[in-house]
Amino acid sequence: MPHPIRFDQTDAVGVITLDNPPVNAFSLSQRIGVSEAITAGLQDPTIQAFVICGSGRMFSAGADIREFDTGVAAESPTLSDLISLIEDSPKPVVCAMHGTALGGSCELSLACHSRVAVVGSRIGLPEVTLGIVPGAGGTQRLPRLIGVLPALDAIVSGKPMTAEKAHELGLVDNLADDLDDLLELSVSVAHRLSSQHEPPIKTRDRDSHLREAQNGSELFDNFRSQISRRARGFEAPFACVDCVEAATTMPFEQGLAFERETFLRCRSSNQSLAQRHAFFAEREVRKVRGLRAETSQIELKCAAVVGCGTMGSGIAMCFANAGIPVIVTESKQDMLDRGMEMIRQNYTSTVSKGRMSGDEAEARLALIKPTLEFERVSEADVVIEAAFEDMELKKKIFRDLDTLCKTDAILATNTSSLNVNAIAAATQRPEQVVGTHFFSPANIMRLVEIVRGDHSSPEVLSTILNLTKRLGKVGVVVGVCDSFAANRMLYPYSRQAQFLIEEGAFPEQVDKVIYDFGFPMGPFALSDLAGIDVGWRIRQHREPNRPKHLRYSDIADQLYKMGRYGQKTGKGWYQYEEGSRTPIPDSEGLDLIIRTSRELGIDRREISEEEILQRCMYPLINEGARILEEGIAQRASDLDIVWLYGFGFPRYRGGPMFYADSIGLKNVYEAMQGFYEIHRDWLEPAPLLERLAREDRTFAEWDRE
Ligand code: T1G
Repeated sequence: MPHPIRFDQTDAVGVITLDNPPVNAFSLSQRIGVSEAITAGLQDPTIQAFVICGSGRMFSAGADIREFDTGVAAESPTLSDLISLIEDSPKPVVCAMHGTALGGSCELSLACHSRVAVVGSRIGLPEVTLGIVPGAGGTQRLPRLIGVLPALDAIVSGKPMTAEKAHELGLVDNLADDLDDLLELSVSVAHRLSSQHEPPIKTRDRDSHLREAQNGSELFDNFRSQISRRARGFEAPFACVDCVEAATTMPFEQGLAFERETFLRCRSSNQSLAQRHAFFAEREVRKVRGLRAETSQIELKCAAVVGCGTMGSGIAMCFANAGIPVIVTESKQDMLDRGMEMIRQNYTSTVSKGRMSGDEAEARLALIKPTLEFERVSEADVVIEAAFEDMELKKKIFRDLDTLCKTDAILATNTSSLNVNAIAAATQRPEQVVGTHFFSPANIMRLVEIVRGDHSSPEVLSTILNLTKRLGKVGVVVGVCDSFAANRMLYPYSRQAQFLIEEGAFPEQVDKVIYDFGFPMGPFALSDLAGIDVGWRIRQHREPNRPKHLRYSDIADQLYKMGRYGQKTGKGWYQYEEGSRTPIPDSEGLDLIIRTSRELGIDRREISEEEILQRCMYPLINEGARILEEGIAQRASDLDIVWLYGFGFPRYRGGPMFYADSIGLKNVYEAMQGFYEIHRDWLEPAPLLERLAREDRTFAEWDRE
């Protein structure tokens, strides 16, 4: 097999081009190719310097993640071997970056003797998002180039920086205006370096930046406490801090060895296995049964959103943020004004936090065109209906859209639970109707459930899948059923949480268990944030369909009747001081719970944290098994993505189905069976869960069937 690189010579410069589509990942073959090219060039007197660049749309995505579980990553030459060969080269090596230069490829650039990048390209060390630390010298070289604090920010956040920012910090030495300039500029830099008499300076020998942190561990301890809340329970961020600290306290070789040892420990951890699962699961969701890569796309140049309430205004922002002009319609001026005011406030807040310039916010606002003229939907290539959750209203809107819109326009509904087939049947174009269930706040949450109607065409599905990526979202295709996948799994979780407080637990105990598990907040704090009144309204159209023999907790309804809607009224499951979002248990709420238990004839009991966690998590997993069995979701890993991006399931646990596999489905099934024997009701184990448990198999194996 030829190695996926090209080796050309321009004047006295050896140009090594990475050519390993789709992302020039540093597989063993690419490492061998680059290593052989450099070794040959070092022995060639006509070559005075090297340039390393990438072909295709990027420099490189870094090490080949797929090799982590195969041992190939450790085969020589390792990335570290290659990086040492480059850094110790007596002939200068210049790195020419475009598109993205991430992970190990960024680490390789740090060992080069100069770095050139095209403006706008993104450079970084995202290893922490895979539950590892940079393992090829990044934690030792980056602080030597840009300073300790900027290196800590880049490595612990895992967020890439633009080439311009990298240039400002000293990571990039020269900026190229565009790809055409990149090679020429890089070759000229290589020439200049090779004409110098002294050997090129090695990054490993640049220690000046390290001195700012060599007066004790205060800087690092402060950084650890800064990240302690957000990174709680997640090991890799703290391991990254340890490695950067080692760069300031140990000689280079010792620091490198410390990093290597830490990298290997993290890479074999369950947290990293979970995050690598999440990485590939997020790419698997784009591979939808019945859609081929060559499925044609419908060009979307203009969008329209029907309804400018909380969801409609957030969805409109998604289009504007992606640079897509969007018409927003409402039925009344005051509602349109209120929606536009919400949008303006969102942008103002983003600008005030320094996350966007005022000009950028104005440019995005200018793309949003509010109107009372419903007919203007005729200008749109895709329409997202975000009206009130009422079937008759939605059917009427879709009949009107069917009449007014372009013949090939896509008509999407943002319904969170209603039957998309019934909505599609209100039109003459059911093949162009699909559900796009955004999650609130729509401009922030990345999950979109793409609800595939019986007649939704492959072209429409494929177009909407690509649209979600263009909007910076993660689209997961699900089938038509009540509440699709996300909320259908959320209900058993919330329901059991409420039964637990009838049986003896209190909201803050349940919330603490779920918070400590790694969620941003527990079910009761979440309910107070979203609004108990919102939950009440949803139950008004859901609960009549509930089989009557299944129990129901009415504590939330009682809170609603007491006007305790949550944060918005200062009281809900908890009470809130003026201007504070901190939930505080209050006697009225606790009395209501105790009174309800008494009226139900329940002797309240001590409930363990383990039972709380299992009674909340396992019914959610159990419902996921039913969703898979019914074909509503294509993969268990799709459901993991739903929970990672829809509800903040801790990424270092991989998602509910991966978590269940890590526990063992036999254990999950037996616990569910035990709960069912006591509580009957909603806790009957799903047949698929029972079958996989009995066969000692995993959801991951079921996905691969
Ligand atoms: N290794 C293996 N496969 C990769 C890969 C990688 N690093 N990056 C992407 N792929 C696959 C991906 O699964 C998909 O495959 C296809 O390439 C297109 O990717 C020593 C040890 C670069 C921003 O974490 O962030 O270096 O689904 O759909 O949307 O310290 O890919 O087509 O079969 O994502 O244009 C660190 C991971 C590695 C970057 C491009 N690097 N990649 O996004 O394409 S660890 C990363 C990305 C490391 C060193 C350590 C993105 C991208 P398939 P895609 P994209």
